[in-house]
Amino acid sequence: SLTFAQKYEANWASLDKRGIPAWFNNAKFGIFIHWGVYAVPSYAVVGPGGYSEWYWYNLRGTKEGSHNKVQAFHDKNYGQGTPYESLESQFTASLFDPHQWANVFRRSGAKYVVLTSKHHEGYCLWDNKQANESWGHSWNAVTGTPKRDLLGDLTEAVRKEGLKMGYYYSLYEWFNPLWLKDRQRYVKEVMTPQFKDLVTRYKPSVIFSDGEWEMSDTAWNCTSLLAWLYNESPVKDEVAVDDRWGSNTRGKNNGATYLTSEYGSGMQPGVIWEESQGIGQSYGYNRMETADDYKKSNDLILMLVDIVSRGGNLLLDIGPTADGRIPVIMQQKLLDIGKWLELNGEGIYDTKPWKESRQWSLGKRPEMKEQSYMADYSISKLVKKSAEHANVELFFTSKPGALYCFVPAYQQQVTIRNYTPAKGAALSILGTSKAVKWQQKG
Ligand code: FUL
Repeated sequence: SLTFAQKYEANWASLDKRGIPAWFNNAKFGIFIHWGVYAVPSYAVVGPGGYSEWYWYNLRGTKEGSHNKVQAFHDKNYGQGTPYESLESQFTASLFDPHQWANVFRRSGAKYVVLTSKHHEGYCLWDNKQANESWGHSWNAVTGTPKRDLLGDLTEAVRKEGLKMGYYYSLYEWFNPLWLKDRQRYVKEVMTPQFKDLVTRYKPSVIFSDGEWEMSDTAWNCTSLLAWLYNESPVKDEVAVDDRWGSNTRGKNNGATYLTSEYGSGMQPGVIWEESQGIGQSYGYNRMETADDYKKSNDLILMLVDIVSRGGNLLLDIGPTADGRIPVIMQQKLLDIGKWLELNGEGIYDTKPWKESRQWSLGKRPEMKEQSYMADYSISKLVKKSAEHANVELFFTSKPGALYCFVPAYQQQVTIRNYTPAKGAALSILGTSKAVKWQQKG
């Protein structure tokens, strides 16, 4: 890994000099895991923003959003007045096989994994005294029902498969008693030592910080924490850190952090960024979603290609069940992506965006209302439209000496503009040895 020699000070101007370790932007594809007590109800109203990991918040909420439906679900299934915390007794992880998970992750072609160490509910997947002391009762997986270091065991299995391991960490906790009473004490006595414990003991390659929006970076004391991370922590040369460190930090990318988009279209080349989303519309497992609510494997691949052509990473999320299984249909999608990457990964990993991320295969956009076929990443719609117009959007990535062109629907002929092949250049299709006819014009 790179060595960052500098001593960083606790301000953004200094921290921004560090940059993001190169491995991160070369990896392109990671697996996000949302797993916590919310896996017990695994319930959300299906639709955009229907995040099952927000169950407790929606249950406690008043009128807004999906409160009424969550309340009705809760009362019916667990009994009226049953506290959310008591669902922890059903978070057994009894069938959890970290090696099976890690094996699927490797075969998906992902290069890194990001697990929720702690979401906004405050429940930790590793043992630490800050959680239990501030809550006044057991609120982590080791002292709690699983009786197991879920985070540590998965970390070990993932590394054995040759992938990098990272953690999502929510700075705030909706209902932590100390947070509700005295935010500054919460930062000092819970968040800061707990974060350092996580980093020191498990040495993550990625920190996906979140839950930052309630306070400014100053109130979170984040620049000090990042200075510690980049100067002193055991992962100072390795770790890639996201942009969620205070209500005023998201979307700023000057070197210290990478940008995050969430169920969004992401960014353009020139910054380091990562898009995350689930296979359906939730990060945590949502039992209300059906197979039709899940993206198709080909559509996920299209999304990956589009993101990589614009210089980003895809962090694709899965939601395991309370008893510790990855739903089989999610496993299948991951394996499908892996199969495609086996053939086409050469044009994905370690690539850089080309000077143009997309072109139309006919050299110009067809006459139509939409700007692009890409709006909802649907291969079946795209195939239909591209047949209709004999024109499809091409995606590009590059490496020194190579240009990769992705053609997402079959075309008889494709035109690549604004490209001058080197003398003696050859054209081939990844995964085949068949010759491809080509000619240079102009
Ligand atoms: C958001 C969270 O509130 C969601 O639950 C999810 O964890 C997503 C990645 O970040 O801000």
